[in-house]
Amino acid sequence: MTDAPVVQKHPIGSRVAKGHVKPHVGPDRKAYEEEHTQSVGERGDEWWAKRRLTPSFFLSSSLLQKANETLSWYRPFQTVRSGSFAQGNIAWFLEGELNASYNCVDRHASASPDKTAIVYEADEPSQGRNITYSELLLEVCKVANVLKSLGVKKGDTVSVYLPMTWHAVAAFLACARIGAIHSVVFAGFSAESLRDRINDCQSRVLITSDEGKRGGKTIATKAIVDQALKECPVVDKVLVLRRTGNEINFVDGRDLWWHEEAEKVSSYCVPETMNSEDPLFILYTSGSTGKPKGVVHTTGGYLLCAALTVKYVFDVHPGDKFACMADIGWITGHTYIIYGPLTLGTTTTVFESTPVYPSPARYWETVEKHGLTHFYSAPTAIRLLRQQGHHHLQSFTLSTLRVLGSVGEPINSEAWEWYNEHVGQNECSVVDTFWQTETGSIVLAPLPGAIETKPGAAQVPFFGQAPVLVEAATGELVEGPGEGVLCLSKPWPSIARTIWKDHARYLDTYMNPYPGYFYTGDSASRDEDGDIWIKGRIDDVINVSGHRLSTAEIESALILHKGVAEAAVIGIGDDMTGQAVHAFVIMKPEFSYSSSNETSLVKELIIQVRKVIGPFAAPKKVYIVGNLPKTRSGKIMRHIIRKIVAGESDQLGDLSTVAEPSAVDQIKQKVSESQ
Ligand code: 6R9
Repeated sequence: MTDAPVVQKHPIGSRVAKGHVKPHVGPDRKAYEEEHTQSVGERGDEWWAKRRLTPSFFLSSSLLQKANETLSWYRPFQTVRSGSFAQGNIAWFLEGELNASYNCVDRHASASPDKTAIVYEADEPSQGRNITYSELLLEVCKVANVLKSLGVKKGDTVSVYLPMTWHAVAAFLACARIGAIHSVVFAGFSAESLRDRINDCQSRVLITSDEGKRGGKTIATKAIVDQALKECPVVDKVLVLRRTGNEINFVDGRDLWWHEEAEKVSSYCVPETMNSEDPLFILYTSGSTGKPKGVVHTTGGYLLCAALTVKYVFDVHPGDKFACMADIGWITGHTYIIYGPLTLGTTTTVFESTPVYPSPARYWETVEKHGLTHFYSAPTAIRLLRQQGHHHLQSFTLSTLRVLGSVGEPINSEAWEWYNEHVGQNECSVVDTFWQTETGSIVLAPLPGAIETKPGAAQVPFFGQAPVLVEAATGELVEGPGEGVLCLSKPWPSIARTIWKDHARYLDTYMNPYPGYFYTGDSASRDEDGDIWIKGRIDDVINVSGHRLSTAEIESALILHKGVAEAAVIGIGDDMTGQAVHAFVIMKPEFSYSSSNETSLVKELIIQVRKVIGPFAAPKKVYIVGNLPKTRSGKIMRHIIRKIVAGESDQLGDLSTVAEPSAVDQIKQKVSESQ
């Protein structure tokens, strides 16, 4: 039986259902189910490829808007799909040729040059501005030509380490325009993380900025880059955006100013013709080993799913102003700030600040100022703002909003209800969207106009998605209500195609655990209505504020400290951040410290993780211990430590496999001392 709670269903938001526009999917669940059944049926591939004569995406009222209406192709595809999970060789829209930058910019710049492509909400509220499609086209072409002048060619990788300025969008699309594969590294990553990601994809060129601005603080972006590049011999050119104009270190012959180089090149760059299956980007994400995985997405399928999920899951219509508050350095930023909205010609938002700068009203001020229609954020931000109190929303007009999205981690019902009531004023659709870096676009979400929502459930599959629950031990399918490992049973166009230079790891991670299915690493339950509730990761991935971290990666960072002999990292439930990192560390016997300076050692270890990975990965708690519970073969038994910290010491189960049972008592004692 399912253990999903009995829930109050919420009607479809009235602004979507009977308000401003006619929803794309509607009028009810039956309509969604009919469409979904078609998309996953025997002739499901046709759903994606249906040819219609309607020239424009928005002109047709039919639901059947697929690859040919949504994207502009230089050469039509012949084969909709080939390959299988088992072979790990899935390909979509073969023979088709297109360019992502053309699809995101040129066609809209020619149809409506003065339409706002990007609302740039700068860190200081007064310093932002709107960028039109024609301005964006010019900037994309300029940067594309600069990259060409630096010798970047189709198929080369370009690393990008930029803060949240609108220029970052131009950098992504400039790479796409000339067929270069961008590898964007979140600007919160440390020099060491940046170094490893550059070296893994071997990019000769890096795009960065002098500094960044966030929450009133200045971030020394270029100084971090300089540190990283000490050990990146392959990088010979660094293109530097001037964001703050403060004095920075500049390396002659290597570093070039973006604005100076842009002046030297012509204003138009012909987009490169790309095959549908040519890589568009690499994005590194954490897995169950210490080494981040370079997830590779290709062009046609990714772009199509990015656009169609914006259209259906967010019910986007002409004139809408879409705002995704994620960072461009994560997949959510890639798909829902850049590729999805821009492919549709929608206005998108680049928000440079934090939810609480200069006050906890910042988001709502931004919604009112620009008349935003869509707001897509993460549970951790919603919880933070809920804690600050809803008086911060009261003086703002939020009635332009129609759809509110949540992503990154399960949303607890209190946060959901607050979002619905105070931000959505009980009139918006709240869509809890489940997906991953590897899926490229949303997999599960209630569709506005069709699905009554349930707080905390991502509910139903997007078109073309066929999720199944698998019994972990046997691999058998769980039918009807129940719980299991979430797998996806049908290839979809935006599935990651490989891990950069490591296809064997791709197969091992996603395709081999349950042959014939794509393995998500999450567990989920299905309720009586068939709706899916995501429970969380079942591998060694921790989710802190929607940031995906691997226990192994943090443990490796700790072990790099000269005094650390061994480390075990676990994720523990946290009211604000979803999960928090707790680390258990054994020091080397020769490393001397007295227990009176343990506090400063703990601080040092936290700094160690900040330095090696980035501030967002810092442990909330570090416990210095003498021993760790291990199996006889030496494997650390993290589940035992997790239960002790979670206050479930009475449910440790059979401890006969613990090599040294005294280690368990030591952990118990240490944890109780620190509480
Ligand atoms: C888009 C993104 C993926 C992991 C995923 C899952 C968790 C994402 C969720 C959710 C519950 C949701 N996750 N959305 N859990 N409900 N709506 O976040 O990608 O950074 O790769 O993380 O995030 O555990 O497996 P990514």
